Formats: sequence, C-alpha cells, structure tokens
Amino acid sequence: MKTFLRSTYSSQSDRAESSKSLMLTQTARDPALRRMRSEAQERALTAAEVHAGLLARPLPCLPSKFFYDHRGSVLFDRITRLPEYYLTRTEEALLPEAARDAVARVGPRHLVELGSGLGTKVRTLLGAMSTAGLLDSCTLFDVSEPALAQSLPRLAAERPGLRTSAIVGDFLTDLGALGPGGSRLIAFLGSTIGNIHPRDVPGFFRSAASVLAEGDGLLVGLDLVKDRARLEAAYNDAQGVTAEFNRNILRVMNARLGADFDPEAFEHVAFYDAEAAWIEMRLRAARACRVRVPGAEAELVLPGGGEIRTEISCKYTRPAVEALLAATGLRLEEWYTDADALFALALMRRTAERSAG
Ligand code: AVJ
Repeated sequence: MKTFLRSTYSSQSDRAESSKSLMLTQTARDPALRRMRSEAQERALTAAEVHAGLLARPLPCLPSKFFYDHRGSVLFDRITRLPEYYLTRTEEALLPEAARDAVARVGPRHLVELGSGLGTKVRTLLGAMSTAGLLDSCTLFDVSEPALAQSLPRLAAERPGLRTSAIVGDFLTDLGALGPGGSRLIAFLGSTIGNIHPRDVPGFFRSAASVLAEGDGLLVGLDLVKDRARLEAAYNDAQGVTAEFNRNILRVMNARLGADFDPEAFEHVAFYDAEAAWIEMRLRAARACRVRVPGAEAELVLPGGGEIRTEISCKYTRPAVEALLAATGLRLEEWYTDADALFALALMRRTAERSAG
C-alpha cells in the first residue's frame, strides 16, 4: 500500500507527510475556506479508497462521495427536481416548520451544514435563526471544494453581518475540525446520512456528539421505508438522469486516477434491498472488460454482466434511528414528517452524559 502511494505521488510526498491529519490547509483564494488535506494527501487517500473498493469481492465498489465533481453536482441538482425524486421537495416542505421549532428548542447562534453541496437549504435555517435574533456564524462542510468555492461567497454576499466559513472534508472522519460546540446546530439534510453504512452510523453520531455541547442540536434529514415501487422509481427516473449521475463516477475515476472506464459500456442498476432497508445502485458491464486504474494501482476485470456497487441509500424508521442513537451521546427529541410519511427530519440533542466508546 505504502509503496504504491509513494511510487505514484513521490513528487508531493514531502508535503503530504509533513501535515498532520487534523491540520487545516488554507487555500490562497479564500482564507475562510479551509481544506482538511493538501491536494497531494487528498489524491493519496482517493487512491487508497478506490484501490480497496475495487479489490472488494464478491462485489467491487466505489465510494459514493466520488460522484460529486462539478458535473456530478449539477446532475444531482437535476435529480432533486425530477418528478420521481420525492425526497428533496418533501424535505423542503418540512423544513420551515422544523427549522422554527428546532431553533426555538436549541437556541443556536452557530449553524453548521454538513454535505452542503451546491444547495440552498441552509437559508431556511439561517432565516429561522435570524428571526429569533440569534444568528452569528455559519460553517459549510463538504467534500467538494468547487461546490464550496461557489456557495461560500454567495452566502457571505447574501448575509453581510454573518461570519461565514467552509471546510473541505469528509464527514465520516473530519468533524473534529469544527472544534468544540456551544450554541451550535448541525444540519445534515437531504438524506445524505443514507450513504453511511448502518454499521458506521453510531460512530458518526458519536463524532457529531463530540463537537456539540450539552443541549446543542443535530437536525438530520432521513428518507423513510416505504413501498418498493415508489423507492425504486425515485432511483430509476424516466429521463435517465440518475443513470447518467451513476455513470459519472466512472468519468471521475478516469479524470482523477487515469482510469480507462468506458462509461457508455455500463448499465445503470438500482433496486431496493428490503432486508438491508437500502436502495443499492450498481453499474453493470454490458460486456467483459478489463479496466486499468493506474492512479490507484488497480486493475478491474469484469465478466459480461459483472457489477460494481456505487451507492447505498439507507431508508429509515423512527425505531431504527432510535436504536442507532443508543449510547452515542445524542437522543431523539423531535420527529417532523409529512402526511404520507415519505421523509423525516429528526432533531437530536446532545445529552449530559459522555458518549460511550
Ligand atoms: C444525496 C445521497 C441523498 O441517496 O438519494 C440520488 C444520492 N443517488 N439518486 C440519495 C442519489 C441517486 C442521494 N443522496
């Protein structure tokens, strides 16, 4: 592992090795936008994650955070407006009331949005905080630097008195960069939590709890378990936007790691696994192929019909969420949902006890 990273990136290894994992790198362009890793570290990590994923058997997989280059973010934005994709519009309808109530309960001055992307949902929360006379700062946290570079200045221009900042990082490993909490509300909207494997969700909750002070809040958007037809339609839209979004991960691999995937030779597959309670997205090779991924020192051989897993999108029930919250330092305080129980916003609060583990 060490060898392949060094052989590929030796020219930048000095810089990569000298930075500690929690050190933040400021970009020259905008001092309010901080990166968790240098570009060299970022590429080494991408290489290692893709290498491990492509070796996985029986099912090779690619981490879904790699969907989101600029094209991927734009395609996802189109998905959110598709007739079949009920998630975004249902959450947006719930948000004003949930935001008002959550702000009344938590009394936050500092808002953090995880996985903010290109989105604008944070405005509803900022509006509720401002109305309550509490608004002080807002931090956007996302894997995509281009998305933050676009949304941060826009936000700052819209709200001149607001202290704004952004962190480029991975919400599974980098929440520590937020520093200690206090009057803080973290928003994790859009069912992005669905991409976290349920086995890793308690760890995510514990790390969120560690950057919250007692009484601080975490507002999470969750897609709910429902009938298969509705779920599967949301991930198999008639216009094929989701299929294009799915194949985009292969273009990202080609661009970042010099891979030679032919995206058009892969078919979009999305189905609901009721036992796991998740939608799974895959890419299926139309014919046998051998793909080289030099930047990850990997080679993938697939038979015709062979598949790569590109995403899981977990669907929840209230009891399932409560079970995952046990002993994490967070408790469920409110559950806001629509009349058809398609989607929920869950308000969690930091408890007095220290989290276990
Ligand atoms: C951004 C992770 C919430 O799982 O619904 C949309 C991504 N994938 N269509 C989801 C996605 C296919 C989306 N999340």
